[in-house]
Amino acid sequence: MKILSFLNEFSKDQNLNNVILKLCSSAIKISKSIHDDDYEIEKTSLNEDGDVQKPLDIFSDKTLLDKLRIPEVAAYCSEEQKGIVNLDENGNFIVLTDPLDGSSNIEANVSIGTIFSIIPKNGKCVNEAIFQNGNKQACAGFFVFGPRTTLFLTYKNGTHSFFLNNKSNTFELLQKNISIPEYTSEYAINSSYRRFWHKNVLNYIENCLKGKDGPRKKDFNMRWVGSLVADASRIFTRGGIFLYPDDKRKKNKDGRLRLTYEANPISLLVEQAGGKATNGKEDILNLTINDIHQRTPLIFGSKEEVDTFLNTE
Ligand code: FDP
Repeated sequence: MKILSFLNEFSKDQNLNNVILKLCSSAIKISKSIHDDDYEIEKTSLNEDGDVQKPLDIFSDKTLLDKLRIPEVAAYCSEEQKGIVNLDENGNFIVLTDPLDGSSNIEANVSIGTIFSIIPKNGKCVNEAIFQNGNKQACAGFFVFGPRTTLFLTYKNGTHSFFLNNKSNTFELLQKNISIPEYTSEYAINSSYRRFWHKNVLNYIENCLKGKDGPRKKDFNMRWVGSLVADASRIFTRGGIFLYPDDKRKKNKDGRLRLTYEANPISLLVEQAGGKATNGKEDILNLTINDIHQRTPLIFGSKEEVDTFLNTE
């Protein structure tokens, strides 16, 4: 089933559907550029927050912003932009995006992606609408530019996946109502930061590593791609837990990933697929946004495993 038919049949808001379709056409353009690019690594710069910015980061950001200049979109916020970009004041939607997540992996030919979150204004001004919590999102999703280009999408009616049919140049339904398995024995964490971990993270991972002979009474496997969209894609496909906690490093005291562009959209998709997402204390979707570039610890995945993490001291 083509995404247009899917949206027409299952999603009621035509204006929201138009925004989703513009995101899809942006993703098709970005996907093709990733294939054709010569990866000019020497041309990197730094974005407003000191993160490395590659030419493809800038290209993806520009593509999205250009395509989203439609009457439905009131404002655009991006990891690559300093502030809120106001668009059509009569539009009802604000799009927040990480235009090219995982871009440090480009040259290694590892899956990367575009993450987005759509917030409705619903009569509020742009700032009031943005500075609420993630439960206010109307829609969220991410594209993965990997062996094939896929889309994970929710408009709060389940999480669904699509793939790009390169012959017809359209997204087609892959799986309706994805369900993240409740139990797992696979975890994902960058363990090179072990010496900076807080006690609960250290104990949780130690317990996993003890396997069958330890308190968890089962053996665990580990996977860490280091590209959030790829790690998330795996968890939507076969379950697992992803951990990017805060740690003892000063720069990581509030975590590393972005609440608006990464944690909120992923968490909405996860909850809609029956999983759980937390910052270690509260559900991600209950956190109030105070700054568009705000960072947060992020732990998400199979519900029972996230609960086990939360119960580890
Ligand atoms: P990247 O910097 O390559 O864009 O969002 C940031 C991110 O990648 C995530 O995709 C990924 O999960 C994380 O950083 C990896 O961080 P570490 O290098 O600290 O493991």
